[in-house]
Amino acid sequence: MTTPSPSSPVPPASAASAPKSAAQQALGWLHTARFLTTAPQLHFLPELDVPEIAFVGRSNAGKSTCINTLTQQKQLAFASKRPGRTQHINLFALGKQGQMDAVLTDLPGYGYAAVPKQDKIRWQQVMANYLVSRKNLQAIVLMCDPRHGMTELDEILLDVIRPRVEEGLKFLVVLTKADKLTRSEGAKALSIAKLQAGGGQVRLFSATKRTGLEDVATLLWDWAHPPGAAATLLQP
Ligand SMILES: Nc1nc2c(ncn2[C@@H]2O[C@H](COP(=O)(O)OP(=O)(O)OP(=O)(O)O)[C@@H](O)[C@H]2O)c(=O)[nH]1
Ligand SMILES: [Mg+2]
Repeated sequence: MTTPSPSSPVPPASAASAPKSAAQQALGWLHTARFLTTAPQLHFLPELDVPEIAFVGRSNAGKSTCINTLTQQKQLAFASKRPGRTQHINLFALGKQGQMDAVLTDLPGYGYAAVPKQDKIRWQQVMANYLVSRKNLQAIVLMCDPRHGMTELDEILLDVIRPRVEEGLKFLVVLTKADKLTRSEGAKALSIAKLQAGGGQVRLFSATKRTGLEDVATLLWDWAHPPGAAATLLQP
């Protein structure tokens, strides 16, 4: 590699500039997201062979909003003040030039008190089944509102996925609505979640302030494009 001359318009590569271009690449890729399909149950989902990244968590935690923020699209996923807005498994395709190289999955939230018990149980089974058996599932993003902390249902979910995480499934806890926390509350929430995440990654995130956006985008890109996979990386 040559060192640019002082007159060169190309700035020298530095530790500060490298992560930025990785984030830009990741955000450009996420912006290609488009609706793929929706399904009320697992067996209606198409079998896919590209990496799938699922967003899970309590109802109202901010899953759909996070997908919209990451993809820089206002209404790709349905977000709402009313809990229980997402009721189907929704898949979004990612990839440049119309090619699909990964999929994001928006799942209905759990723990919404007003849902009838039978429906809750049915949904927990659908989700557990999805998390355990979806073959191309590459990563799970657990969305958690740090003002409520990890709930019993989040812990159950962690237990369900633990064997797959041990086999290499990637796992990220996103602490949402960070704009509602002071700096020290954020730092505290982060360290508690790190203990609970059992080796998974943890990030603070805010859709309104865009906190954590570049970092989460870059992680998702890296997970969907593991080294040795098809050479579609670093397009100009
Ligand atoms: N202040 C703030 N509000 C947020 C943020 N993310 C989401 N929200 C709000 O939280 C509410 C729920 O967001 P959704 O994205 O619909 O939550 P969800 O997890 O998809 O909910 P379900 O589909 O019911 O499972 C909405 O009113 C959002 O505007 C954030 O980062 N900051
Ligand atoms: Mg939703």
